[in-house]
Amino acid sequence: MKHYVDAAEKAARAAGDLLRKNFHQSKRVNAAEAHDIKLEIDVTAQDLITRSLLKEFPQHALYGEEGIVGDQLSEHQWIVDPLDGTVNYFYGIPHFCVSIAFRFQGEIIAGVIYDPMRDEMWCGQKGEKPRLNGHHFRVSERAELGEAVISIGLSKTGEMIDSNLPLFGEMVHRVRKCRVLGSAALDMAYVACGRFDAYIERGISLWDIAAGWLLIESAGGKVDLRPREDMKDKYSIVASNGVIDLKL
Ligand code: LIP
Repeated sequence: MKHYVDAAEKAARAAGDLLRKNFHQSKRVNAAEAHDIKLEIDVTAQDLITRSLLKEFPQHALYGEEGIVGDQLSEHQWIVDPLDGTVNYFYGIPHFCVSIAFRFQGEIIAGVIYDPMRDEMWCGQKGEKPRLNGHHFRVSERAELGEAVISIGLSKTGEMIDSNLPLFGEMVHRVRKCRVLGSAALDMAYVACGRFDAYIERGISLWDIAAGWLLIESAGGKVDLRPREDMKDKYSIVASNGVIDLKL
């Protein structure tokens, strides 16, 4: 399994370097909606990751935010978000990352998340303690809701924002602090290493949370992921340190 983590780390670092090098350059917009932006560099970064991974594993499939490659029924599948936090990236807010997970026979067994601006690389594989820049980490032990710092994602359409706002309105009074930072993958990484005690979002895609899911469970936390019946390929997620009762 280590060779999957090594391959993911190499691809994530290459894409992260590309994103960092172009962070202060003007960015080509492929599409802009009320609450979302699609950039050309999202596509360029995914192409770089695809070439890197499929050069080592030509038979594997890839399921990414910017498109799919190969047979998605293959038992070897990479799940990729080349730039999570695209709106932050476009506005020059240095809070975004690359997220790469590997799924074997339907189970996520390896994952990396790379924040190129802070040079933070979270790596994990099933059955092993995960590492941040080489050092093991665990979820927080905070059980008291009133002492918790949590993150809530608002998602990217009016409908999904309406679905998340009431939750924000409730939780902001129950916890110490509620953050909305705009990168689900970094939210997951922050729960995994104990910076956040929980992360909640209704209307997220698999590529946003796949690697973080493996990291949180390997670090002793809990992830509750439910497909949305009303939205294709969208999920509701509650990720936490596994001891806090969010009273949802
Ligand atoms: C983003 C997620 C974030 C969510 C945004 C968007 P993207 O992903 O990380 O949690 O609230 O709407 O989905 O589009 O930057 O990859």
